[in-house]
Amino acid sequence: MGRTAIASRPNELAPVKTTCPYCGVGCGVAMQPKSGGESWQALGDASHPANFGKLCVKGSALGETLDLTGRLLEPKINGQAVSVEQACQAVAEGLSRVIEQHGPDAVAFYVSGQLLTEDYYVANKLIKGFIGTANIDTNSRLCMASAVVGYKRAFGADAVPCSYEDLEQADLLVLVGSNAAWAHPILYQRMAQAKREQPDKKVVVIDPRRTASCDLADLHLAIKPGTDALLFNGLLAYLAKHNHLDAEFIIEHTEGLVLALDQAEQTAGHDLTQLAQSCGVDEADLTQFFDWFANRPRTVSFYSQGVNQSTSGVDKSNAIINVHLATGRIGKLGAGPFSITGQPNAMGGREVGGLANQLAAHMDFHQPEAIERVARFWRAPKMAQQNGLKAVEMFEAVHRGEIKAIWIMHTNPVVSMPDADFVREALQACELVIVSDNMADTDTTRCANILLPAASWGEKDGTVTNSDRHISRQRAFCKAPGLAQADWWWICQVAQEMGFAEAFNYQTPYQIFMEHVALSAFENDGVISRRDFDLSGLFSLSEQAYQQFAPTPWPVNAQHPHGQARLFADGQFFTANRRAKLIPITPQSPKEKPSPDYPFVLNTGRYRDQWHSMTRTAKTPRLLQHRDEPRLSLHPDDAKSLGLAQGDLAKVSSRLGQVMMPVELDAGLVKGQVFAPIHWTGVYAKHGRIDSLIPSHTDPLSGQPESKHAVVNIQVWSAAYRAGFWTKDTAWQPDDSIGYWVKVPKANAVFWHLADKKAFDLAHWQSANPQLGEPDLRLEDSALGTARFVWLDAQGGLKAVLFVAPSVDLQAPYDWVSGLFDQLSLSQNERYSLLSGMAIEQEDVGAIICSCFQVGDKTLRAAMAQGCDTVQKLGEKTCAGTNCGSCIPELKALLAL
Ligand SMILES: Nc1nc2c(c(=O)[nH]1)N[C@H]1C(S)=C(S)[C@@H](COP(=O)(O)OP(=O)(O)OC[C@H]3O[C@@H](n4cnc5c(=O)[nH]c(N)nc54)[C@H](O)[C@@H]3O)O[C@H]1N2
Ligand SMILES: Nc1nc2c(c(=O)[nH]1)N[C@H]1C(S)=C(S)[C@@H](COP(=O)(O)OP(=O)(O)OC[C@H]3O[C@@H](n4cnc5c(=O)[nH]c(N)nc54)[C@H](O)[C@@H]3O)O[C@H]1N2
Ligand code: SF4
Ligand SMILES: [Mo]
Repeated sequence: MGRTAIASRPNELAPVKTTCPYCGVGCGVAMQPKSGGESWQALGDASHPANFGKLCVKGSALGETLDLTGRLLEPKINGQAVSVEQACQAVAEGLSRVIEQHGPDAVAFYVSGQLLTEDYYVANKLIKGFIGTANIDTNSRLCMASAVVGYKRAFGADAVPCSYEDLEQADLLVLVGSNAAWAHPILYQRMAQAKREQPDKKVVVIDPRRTASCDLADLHLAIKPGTDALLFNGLLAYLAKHNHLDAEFIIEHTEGLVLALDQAEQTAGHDLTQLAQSCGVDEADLTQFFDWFANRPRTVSFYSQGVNQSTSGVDKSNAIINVHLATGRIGKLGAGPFSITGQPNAMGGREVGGLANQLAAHMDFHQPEAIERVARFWRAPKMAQQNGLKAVEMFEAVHRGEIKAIWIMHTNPVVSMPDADFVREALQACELVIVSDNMADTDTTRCANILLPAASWGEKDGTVTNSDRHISRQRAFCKAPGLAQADWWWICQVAQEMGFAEAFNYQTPYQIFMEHVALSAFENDGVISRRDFDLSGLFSLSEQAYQQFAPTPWPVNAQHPHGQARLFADGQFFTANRRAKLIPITPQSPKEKPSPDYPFVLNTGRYRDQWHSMTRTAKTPRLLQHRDEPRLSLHPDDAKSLGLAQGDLAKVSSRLGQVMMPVELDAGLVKGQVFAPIHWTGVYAKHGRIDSLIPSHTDPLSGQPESKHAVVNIQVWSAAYRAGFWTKDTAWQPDDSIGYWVKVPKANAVFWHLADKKAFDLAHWQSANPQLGEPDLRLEDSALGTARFVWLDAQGGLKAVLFVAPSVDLQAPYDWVSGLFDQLSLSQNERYSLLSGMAIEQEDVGAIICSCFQVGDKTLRAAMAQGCDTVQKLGEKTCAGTNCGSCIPELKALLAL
């Protein structure tokens, strides 16, 4: 394991305040140095208004992700290490050559909502102002593009109206397509706390699956996938019929009600029996939801990927916004349509204009005066004049050979884009693929011609904006290792090489931030053309004040010098006539329909303890204990009819690709629907990239793909054996003949789940792994089909362990074996325990539920048997759930069994 170097600071023992690099909640983190700066512990920053000192399980584990294992430490060209100068020159020459030969539109940047605002700003400036194309898009296209268009249609600007405080102040919280318990845990805990304090609050979860978030719900509407717009149209019609509209607000501050209502009535009608049936929910539940909505003016609708990732995601978000406008529930304490962003700086990307259909600083290409204004501000020699290609279109153009050079920064599209195999093919055929990443080996870096080593979280400095518009500082507390540099630095070096030295001569992120501030304020004073994104109040921010900048929600201007938490209190929107627009919505079904060949609907999403393509979270063994393999969640009746039991391997195919996963029975799914996680990659699993199954159908307005809805068939993949292999050799890879594998990094070893259709054959294994030699200990039972092999090193410590069995418990009950890799030499008893496959000295705690305190289900069940019948008692007895609280829904589920 590599060590991290401490950055020089005046007081080395003081914690460094920064922002969590994971989700859009944007929690403040205080990194506390330990052992004189050898290591760091992440603590919640009590002064941050997002989390007030709390962190979820991922945030609390940040200190364990700082090692240098797997980092990309030097630039590479075609696999060969080169100097920084050579790399910058190669990128600049490559881009310039393509521009000269094929024009600027043959170049593209594919960037990320995890870049810092300063990185994002210079990337956008370089391509739109200096290369002369708007072919810059971001993984935020896969994430919140629909929410952006929804807000713009309704408010005339991409302006998130709410503040987190509204979640606590609401009398009714409607979670639509959000599994906040796992994806936005600290907000979920704030909602849970508020409900404990005011039990009369109601929470409704609208999600086809019963998720951990349903733990908080008074009502769960397991709607048919894709019927959200119909449901909200029905709600609008119901509210009108029962006189719950806010006539004054509608007349004073909106337009479009008549058409929107008419369309709602025509599509959803007033027949609740019929509507309930169309949405696949119980009529009494539907009526209950409508009734609560009608009578609880403080309503927040909290929506996320179940709404956005759809071919009609924009319409779904407007269907939600419509009911808020029609009831005047916006701009008021505890009320509003609140799109929750996923990535730590998805919002910052929207601010700088990092999407292909944005210009910069909340200006767009459809305003010629805005293009001219930005060109003047940047002194841009070659200003892009129109929208560029959105993510899916961009990779199609790469595949067709029209885009000849692509620079990918801070995202892993070979894993996360729909039709991911097509994306890989496109990159493999592309003339020039430049990838900036901090990790050496990802599915996307494998396709790169030029690799640029990026500084990582903890090493870079800048700002991010969270879901409620708070701009917070990310601060460096470690030095970047090797030749790694911040993303903004690489972009500016390349820009300078390309001949744009003057415009990219920044020395610090502060200088970039101040230019971003200036652009937001530039000619932003007209009554008609006033732009919502306005940081003019920061115009004279000193460098020292930037260093100490405390979280502040934009806009920051003369009127709101300390930022504005809630927008639209005055009922004035950013449209030409200052009125918000209700949009008539015609509900659409998802593009793919189940058929006899592909009878199941595949839904995809997140696990509690993993982040995206796992490049950071897989560095923390305890985060891999909650789920160490991707699983196909399946209704027990479906599993039965397919002949699959818990833990069996299933092959899941769409017309585009295949994955293999063990089955997890989940009665919280509706029959015919299955769910799989997005996290596993080609680095961690042989066939685990779920996006290789997802077609690239997109929303016509936002270009966002329908990542939550594919149709698949499922078959038993009958393994002749299942095996667990532990090895100290971190470079070990299974040979190609092994049909199934998943890699699980552990503290002192790597564990592999292995399986194959051919029976296990030791001779074959040995010929594929000659370096291991003869096992030092072995026990085989041919009748049971089990075998255990142990390889020892010269000191009698473990080199490798292989357990073979006809089937392996899904919950990896053998984690005690991983612990034995800590030992320099094994005792006699430990050798026996390995051969018997039974832990003698370490307790088998079962599947880990509480990652913070490593409490497994066996320990919890034992505590329950001794009378612990509440979460609190379980916590007192076992500590489970008493740190970050992320596992409380699972503790409750266990108690309810
Ligand atoms: N642990 C963890 N947290 C994360 C992330 C992570 O990787 N790991 N990623 C972050 C990012 S970038 C994002 S964007 C957010 C995403 O946060 P969420 O959107 O909350 O998470 P998802 O699991 O993608 O999807 C949410 C839910 O949408 C439901 N859904 C599917 N189809 C429909 C439908 O037709 N209608 C409705 N109403 N619901 C539907 C799914 O069943 C799922 O439970 O999470 C952020 N937080
Ligand atoms: N089927 C399906 N697909 C989905 C989704 C879904 O719900 N279902 N969700 C979509 C959503 S909402 C999102 S946001 C995407 C996320 O998908 P991605 O953005 O592709 O996933 P990440 O793993 O976050 O990729 C970030 C990459 O940046 C690298 N990195 C980390 N720090 C730095 C840095 O400082 N600089 C640079 N240059 N690189 C760095 C990491 O090592 C990693 O390789 O997935 C999308 N795909
Ligand atoms: S809730 Fe999100 S931002 Fe907060 S600690 Fe957890 S992952 Fe980080
Ligand atoms: Mo996202």
